[in-house]
Amino acid sequence: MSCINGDGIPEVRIPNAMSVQNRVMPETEAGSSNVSAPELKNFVNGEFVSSERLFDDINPADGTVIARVAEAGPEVVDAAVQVARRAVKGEWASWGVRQRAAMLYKIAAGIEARFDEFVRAESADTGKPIALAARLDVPRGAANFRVFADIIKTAPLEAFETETPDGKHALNYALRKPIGVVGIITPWNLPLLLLTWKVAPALACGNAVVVKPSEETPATATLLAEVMRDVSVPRGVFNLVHGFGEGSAGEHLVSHPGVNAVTFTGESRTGAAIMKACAPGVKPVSFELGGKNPAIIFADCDRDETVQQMSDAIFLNTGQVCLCAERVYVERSIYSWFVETMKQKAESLNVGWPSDKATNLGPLISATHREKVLSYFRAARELGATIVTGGDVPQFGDARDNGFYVQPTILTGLPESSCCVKEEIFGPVCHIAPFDSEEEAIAMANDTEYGLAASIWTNDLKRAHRVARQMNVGITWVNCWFLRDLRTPFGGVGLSGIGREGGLHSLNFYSELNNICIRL
Ligand code: NAD
Ligand code: 6OH
Repeated sequence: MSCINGDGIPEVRIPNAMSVQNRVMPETEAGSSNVSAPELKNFVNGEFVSSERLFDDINPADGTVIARVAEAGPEVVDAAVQVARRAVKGEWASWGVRQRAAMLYKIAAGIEARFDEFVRAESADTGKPIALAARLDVPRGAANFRVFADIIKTAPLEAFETETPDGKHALNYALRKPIGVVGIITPWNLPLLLLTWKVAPALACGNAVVVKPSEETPATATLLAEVMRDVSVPRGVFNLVHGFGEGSAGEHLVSHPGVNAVTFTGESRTGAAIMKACAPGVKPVSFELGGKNPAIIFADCDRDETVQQMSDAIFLNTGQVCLCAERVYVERSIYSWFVETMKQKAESLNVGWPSDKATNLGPLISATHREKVLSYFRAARELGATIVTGGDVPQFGDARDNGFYVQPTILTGLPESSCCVKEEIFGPVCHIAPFDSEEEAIAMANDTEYGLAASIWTNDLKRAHRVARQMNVGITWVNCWFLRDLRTPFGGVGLSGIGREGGLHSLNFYSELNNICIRL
């Protein structure tokens, strides 16, 4: 069975697919909607603006409506782009690097001043444990602004002394200029982290931005807009439009002729659609896309440490991290031990209310996404996989049964060609397979159209270097996973993305480098 469509980009066909639960509807037809829920508005030219069309923001832990979101139509998106165009030429253009960096520090402090609010909003929108939002998402949101403030202040530029044919010299030096208006489209899994990862360097370089967060997770982007207003970011520099992708705010934004560049994190298929929309304007794009990431575990690894960290690599954020390991290759001599120990680990995880401090895993993001993940569990069964643990929906006997939970799941025994091993599932699930030689492990790890991240677990230093350089990915971790230094290049190969962000790589995307050549 294959779920890969003709263009090589995975498309999951969901039997009896549910329509998107919080799809937009006119306010008067809002059926199950909680009309008393707060409204999340667009932010244009320093002001919050509503819209005629509202859609529901759902809490994935129990399916309740937590907010109503104003969908930006073409006119709101156009207004946001127009004010951003004015802003890049206005007061903001006269700000030097130090002034912009100072503003980024203020934004970081503004997030931290409302830390608990951000944490609660991120957890309610995504269903992730409150402890995870407090440990990962919100601190990284603030750190993204601080790090890029530091980097822009010290960013080097190239200079060359050039010998001319007549034996004289010329001086070449590069200048960094803003690219203009940047359209930023982000997904729902790490909403604040991934949005600020792009907003911070874009502002550091002097651009204006129009951001469109995922329709599933609009809350922390809206709080960020409040922070931008409160720390007096000049009007029009940061604009926020809410809505969906195709035929909605996302498509309006990326196809708007006034947008100079588009940066996107999300699914590979969406990346392909956005690239098409950007083609007529020949807009530069930066894409951080999906992954089907391998982990290679050698018998000489530090076993306890490896199991501990692999549990995160497979299950963190309910497996909804683009970097999660969905394919685990284990040296045969420790294969049975690893499968059994991972099973115990998975079964020890607390699946529960996001607000409960003891919870390790919350729900998946939506009913639609859960149906996608369950369709892979069904496919695994039909293909004769061993379901080592999980494979189902947990029953709680309370309101969580209206949420979108699945059990942490481990599969074995599938052929490498099966859809569960080839396609990104994006849930708390992995397939574990044994290998007999280093060469075999490398070949299996690289047998994918994706190429985002790999992890290697060994105490043999030479092997670690040897295997790492053969991984066909953007990022390889050795004896760790998701350990980030924000100055390093981050991105993927193949279906996993275009370009690199991080440190100077981000600055190079968010600015136009001008070369000036002076004959001396
Ligand atoms: P998605 O592609 O469905 O949506 C992402 C964003 O794109 C949303 O804001 C959505 O509204 C918007 N969008 C959808 N269609 C659009 C269109 N035609 N034009 C403009 N905008 C459009 O992704 P998702 O389901 O929100 O996120 C999960 C995916 O993101 C996974 O594939 C995951 O691997 C990937 N991801 C990758 C990285 C990375 O760094 N490589 C990080 C996080 C998530
Ligand atoms: C994907 O889900 C995680 C992406 C992480 C980053 O982009 C980052 O900067 O850590």
